[in-house]
Amino acid sequence: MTQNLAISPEVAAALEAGRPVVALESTIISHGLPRPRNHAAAVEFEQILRDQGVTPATIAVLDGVPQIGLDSEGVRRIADEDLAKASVRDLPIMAARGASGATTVAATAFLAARAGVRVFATGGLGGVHRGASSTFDESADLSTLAGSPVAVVSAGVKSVLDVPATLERLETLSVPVVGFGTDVFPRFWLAESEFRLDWRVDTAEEVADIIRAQDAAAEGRVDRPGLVVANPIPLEQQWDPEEHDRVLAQAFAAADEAGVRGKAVTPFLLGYIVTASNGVSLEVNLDLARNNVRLAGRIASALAV
Ligand code: PSU
Ligand code: MN
Repeated sequence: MTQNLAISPEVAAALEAGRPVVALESTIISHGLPRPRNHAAAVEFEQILRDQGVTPATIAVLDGVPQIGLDSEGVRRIADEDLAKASVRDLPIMAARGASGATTVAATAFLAARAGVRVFATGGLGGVHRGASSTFDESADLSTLAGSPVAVVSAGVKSVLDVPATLERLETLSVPVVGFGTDVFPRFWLAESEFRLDWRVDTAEEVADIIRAQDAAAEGRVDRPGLVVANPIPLEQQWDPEEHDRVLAQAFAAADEAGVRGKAVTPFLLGYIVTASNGVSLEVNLDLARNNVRLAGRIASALAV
């Protein structure tokens, strides 16, 4: 049995005609942004693409069926309903039960690749968590990208993760990483980190060329690596680094004090950071996501010519 996908008429028509399509993730809407800003953001991300002549394909599982492209009711549902966070391993269970869920980067990339959508925009990639050498906590985003040929545009990974360990794992998994207009890996709210990248690109056309070269090397295989396009937030829009360091240190101390462990750590830290930054970190999060959606639209357009 092949995975049952519902591709929206708009997305199907664009794919059929070879017009540009960009996949968008739903976990960032359901779990990454507060209501009602999350609904406005989902609508805005789609509009940014439409303004570029690109068809948005927001991905989520509704009533057991993975949707590639949502209608306005679908967009409302991912913003307003309390949806489960769905990764790749949850997809068959949700199908069997007719359950609904918001897809992570892993599940979105997996579904986009199977639907033939080649470019995907998100905020931040999941990665290796601090302390992973004892907890084994590493996002399925990394291993899924090893087997899903889709280019993911992100602002790197959040500085609450272990950034160098995440880069090491991407190397082991043979997932290529390119910096867009940068020689160093960005850290989500911050444009830079001390970690240098092997490859830098400066135009959307260069990224499209790399995707074409990946296709040429794949000889028809579907189960092959995607591409991480690390797109830093513009320096003038980043979070003040001193404020960032201060709030993060506070957040780690508060988690320690509260005895938070395991998978509860990240939600605790992120909630703390939004509150302790008086919402500044949230505005930066929205700015970097918009920036990623815009670049993904340009890459998809370059790939379509
Ligand atoms: N990074 C963010 N915001 C998010 C996520 C990551 O800055 O909302 C979400 C994405 O959906 C990502 C997921 O795929 O968290 C990773 O979760 P986990 O570590 O449980 O795999
Ligand atoms: Mn995890």
